[in-house]
Amino acid sequence: MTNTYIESFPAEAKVVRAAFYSSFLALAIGGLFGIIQTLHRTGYYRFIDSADYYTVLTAHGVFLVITFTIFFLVAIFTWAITTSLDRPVEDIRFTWFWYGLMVLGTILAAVPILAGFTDSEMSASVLFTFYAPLQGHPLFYVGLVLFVVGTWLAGADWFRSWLAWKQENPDERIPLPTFMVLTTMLMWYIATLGVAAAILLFLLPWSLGIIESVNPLLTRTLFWFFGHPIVYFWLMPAYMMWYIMLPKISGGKLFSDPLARVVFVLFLILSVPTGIHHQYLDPGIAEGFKFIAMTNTMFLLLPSLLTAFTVVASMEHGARQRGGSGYLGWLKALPWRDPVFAGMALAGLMFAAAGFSGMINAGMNINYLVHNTFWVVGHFHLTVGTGVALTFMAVTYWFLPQVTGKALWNRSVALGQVVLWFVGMTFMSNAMHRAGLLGIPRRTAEPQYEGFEFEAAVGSVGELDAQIALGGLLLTLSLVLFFANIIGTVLNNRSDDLPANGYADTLSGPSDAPLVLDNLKLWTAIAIVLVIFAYTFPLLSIIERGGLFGPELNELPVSIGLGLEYLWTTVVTTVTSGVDTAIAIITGVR
Ligand code: HEM
Ligand SMILES: [Cu+2]
Repeated sequence: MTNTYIESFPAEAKVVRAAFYSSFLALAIGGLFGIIQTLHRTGYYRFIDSADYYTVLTAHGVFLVITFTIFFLVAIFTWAITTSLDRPVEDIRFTWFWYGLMVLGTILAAVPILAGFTDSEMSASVLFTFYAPLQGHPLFYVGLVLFVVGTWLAGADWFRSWLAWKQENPDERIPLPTFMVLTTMLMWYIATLGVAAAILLFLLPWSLGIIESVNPLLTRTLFWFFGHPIVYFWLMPAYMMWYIMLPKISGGKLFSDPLARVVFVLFLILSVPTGIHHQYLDPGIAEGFKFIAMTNTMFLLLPSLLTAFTVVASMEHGARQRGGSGYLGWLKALPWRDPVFAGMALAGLMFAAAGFSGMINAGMNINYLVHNTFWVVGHFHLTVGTGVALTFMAVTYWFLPQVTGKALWNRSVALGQVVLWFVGMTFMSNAMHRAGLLGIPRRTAEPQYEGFEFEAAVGSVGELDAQIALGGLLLTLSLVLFFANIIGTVLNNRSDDLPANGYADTLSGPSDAPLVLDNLKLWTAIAIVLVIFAYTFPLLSIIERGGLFGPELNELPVSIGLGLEYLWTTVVTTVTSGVDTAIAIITGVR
C-alpha cells in the first residue's frame, strides 16, 4: 500500500483521469495546428491554403488556451479539494455531470471550428478572442456557454465540499490548497460575467439573426473584462503547484502559508479591473480610462513578485535540507534530474522572463510599439505556453501515477521532454519577440508584404524565421515525447514505487496568517467594488456613443422608426409633385 490518490479516492480519481485525458487530447490537436502554422508563416513548408490560416489559428488558440488548460485545472482542483479537505465530493454524479457538460460544450464548439476546413456553410474561424465583426456559427457560442457553465458547476461542487467540511470543522483555517481553489473560482465567477454578457446578449443573438448588428467596441470591452482575468485562471493553478508541490519535491517546506494566501487574495481583487490594458489602441475609450487600467495592472506585478520570492525561498530551504550550502551553491543540491522538479523550475524561470515582456506590454506608450506584432505572441508563449503548459506537463509525471496507479513509463524521456520544451521555447519565443520589434505582424499567413522589407538592426528576418521554425520543431518533438510517456504509462503494468499522495508542509503555517485573510466574503465584495469603479464609466461612455447594438440603431424599435420615415417620405413626395403639377398647369408650361 503506497497511499496514492486512486487508493484514497477511487471514484474521484476516475473523473480526474477523464479530465486529464480530455486535456491531453486538446494539447495534441492544438500542438499539431501550432507546428502547421509555424511552418506556414515562416514559409518553410506550406500545404494549407493561406485562406485557411484563420481556421488553423482558431483551432490552435481555442484547443490550447481554453480546452487544454481548463480541463487540466479542473482535474487538479478536484484533487486539491478532496486531498486537502480529506473528504470525497458530496455527490460524484454531480461531478460527472459538470465534466460531461464541459465535454459537450467542447464538442459543440469544435464542430464549427473544424468545419472551417470543409466546404460547408458552417464555420467559426473567429480566433479564440471571437471579436465582432468576425462572426461564428451559433453552435460555437452555444458550445462556449455550456463549457463555461460546466466550470461554474465545478466551482459549486468545490464550494459545496468546503461548506460541508466547515460545518464539521468550524474553528479550523481553510486548508491552503482549498483556499487557493476557492479564491480562483471567485475570481472566475466575476470574470466570466463579462463574456457571458457578450455572448448571450450580443454575439449569439446576432449570429442567429435575432439582432442585426452589435457594437464592436462594447463586445470587445466585455471580452477583455474576461480576457485578462482568464490568464490568471490558467496561472493560479500553476502557482498552486509551485506553492504546494515544488517545495515538497525540492525536499523542504513552503516558506510561508500566509504570504501564499495574500497572493491569491491579491489576484482575486486585482485581476478583473485591468482588462482595458488590452485596448490601449482601441479608439473610443478615453485615455484616462486606459491610464487607470495601466495603474491597476502595475499593481498586479506585486503578487507575482511575492510568488517569486516565496517559491525561491522554499526551494532554497529544500536545497539546504538536502545538504546544499553557500550563497548560490545550494542550487546544485536541487533535484534537477527529477522531471517534475526540473519542469516546474524551468517553467518558473521562463515565467520570470515573461514578466519583463509583460511589463512592456502593460506600459501605455510603449505598448504602441509592440501592439499586435509577433512580440505579443512571443510573450504569451512564455506565460501560458511555458509557465503554465510546462508546469502542467511536468506535474503530469507525478499525477498520472496518482490517478492510474501505474508507474511512470520513463523518467529519462520525461526529463528530456521538459528540457526540450525549454530549449524550443527559448528559440521560438525569443525570435518572436525580436520579430515584433521589427514590426512583423501576428495573426497572418503572409507576414511579408509585397515589395516591403522589414529592417533588422541585428541579424535578418530570414534568421528569425529559421529560429522560429527550429523552436517550433523542438516543441513538437517535445510534445511527441510527452505523449509517448503518457501512452507508455497507461499501457504498462508496473505499479511499483509510486509516490504517496500529499503536498508540502509549511515553515510558517496557517495559524500565522491573520484571520481576515480567510474572509472570502470581504474579498469578494472588495473585488466587485473595484470592478464597478473600473468599468462603469468606460462601459457607459461606450454605449452612449456607439449604442447598445451598434451605431446604426437607436432606442426606437426599428419597425416604428422605419414606418414613420416611410409615411413622411410618401407625404412629402406626393405634396411636392402635386405642387409641381399645379404650378405647371397654372403657368401653362404643359
Ligand atoms: C508545439 C508548440 C507550439 C507552437 C509551434 C506554437 C506556434 C504558434 C505560432 C507560430 C503562433 C502565431 C500565429 C500567428 O500569429 O500568425 C501561435 C499562436 C498562439 N499560440 Fe501557440 N504554439 C505552440 C504551443 C502553444 C501552447 C502550449 C499554447 C498555450 C497553452 C499556445 C497558445 C497560443 C495562442 C493563444 C496563440 C494566439 C492565437 C491567436 O492569435 O488567436 N501555443 N502559436
Ligand atoms: Cu492582460
